[in-house]
Amino acid sequence: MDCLFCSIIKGDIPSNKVYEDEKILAFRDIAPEAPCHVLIVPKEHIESTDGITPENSDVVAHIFEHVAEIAKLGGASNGYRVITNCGHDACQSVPHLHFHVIGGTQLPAHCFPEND
Ligand code: DGP
Repeated sequence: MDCLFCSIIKGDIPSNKVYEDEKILAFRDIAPEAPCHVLIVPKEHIESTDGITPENSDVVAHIFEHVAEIAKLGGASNGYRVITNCGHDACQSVPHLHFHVIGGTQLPAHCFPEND
């Protein structure tokens, strides 16, 4: 299977690693939208939140058990936002489940700036 994030996990494509253990990898986004912009991915290929099942959801819990530590390692010391895009309407561009951890600066209060 040809998956960009699987290739990053395997080390075939280099990444700027922030955290790694047996289940997950966290690395800096190639096009950061804030001083801290880290992607957390499960090593097991799951396409998106649509692919989360009772059989594989433990890795999602694992990600959230480590998110505070990863945010700090990534440079978000005063709060952060966690976002996942699922599917076409959400503009998911890489079909491997990933959580954006964004911080290191004051973020807008809402996702949609016109609501601020
Ligand atoms: P999304 O739009 O939610 O599917 O986010 C995909 C993110 O992946 C996007 O913010 C840019 C990032 N990205 C794409 N290709 C690469 C890459 O080769 N390396 C890294 N580090 N990030 C990438």
